[in-house]
Amino acid sequence: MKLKLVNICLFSIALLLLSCFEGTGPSATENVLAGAVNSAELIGVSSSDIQVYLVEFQTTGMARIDSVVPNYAGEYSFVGFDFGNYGVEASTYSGFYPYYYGFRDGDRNGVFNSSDAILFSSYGHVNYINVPLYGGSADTIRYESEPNDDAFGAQNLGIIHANRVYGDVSFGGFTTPDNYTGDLDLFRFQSVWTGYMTIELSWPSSADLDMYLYDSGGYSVLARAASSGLSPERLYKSVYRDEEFILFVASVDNPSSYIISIRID
Ligand SMILES: [Ca+2]
Ligand SMILES: [Ca+2]
Ligand SMILES: [Ca+2]
Repeated sequence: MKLKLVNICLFSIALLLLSCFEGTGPSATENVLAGAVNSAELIGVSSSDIQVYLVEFQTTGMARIDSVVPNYAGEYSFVGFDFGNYGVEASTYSGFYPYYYGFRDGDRNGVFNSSDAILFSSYGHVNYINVPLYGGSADTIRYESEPNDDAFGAQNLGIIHANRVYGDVSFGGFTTPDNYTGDLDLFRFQSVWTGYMTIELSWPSSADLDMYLYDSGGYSVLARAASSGLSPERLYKSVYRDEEFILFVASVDNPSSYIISIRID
């Protein structure tokens, strides 16, 4: 058993060194964070006693957003989180061994690498950090949540690299010149980095949906995609890191489900 754990540790160190030299590790189509709890140092605790949490660092502190129980070898993984400041935290169920360790994308460039790692203790380590770079596919799925009918109530999607949002406009309506009278769906988000943003709005049923990109206060229209007809709408915008926006979606006529794809390269 001890030999096995030593092997795991050496394997971890090798992967860590590899990610150091290569910057980000192998490419992937989804954000994946995998590591192993160094259970050799948790005397009297088996891996099934441990809970590993994916935490998001926020201005107000840390929030646990996902959790897993590691396998027999202490290995764990999280899939499908978005970019930002993330870390890993581990503790036993009983709470007697609240050992913390983790990493974050410290320079917030959308790439996790060894220089971003923050070691909270030596009781664990992250051995494999893999997130898509430019050209990767959409990595985070979100679902629209009402009420989101004005700038104040806009649904906050957080910091975005690539997101897909599934939503519904429950009813439509429009009076000229530019007054949408149906269900208004507004989303707030920030750009993960300086780059070029593409937003596509598509829907399956017979309706005419439009979208507008506003500044963070919801006052100025920065870009619009409001053609008539059933075709998907697209808009493009150069963005700055941390720049904040509000996206407005509405139907001119009929109710419809929709998908918003936001991608910043
Ligand atoms: Ca809605
Ligand atoms: Ca709404
Ligand atoms: Ca339209």
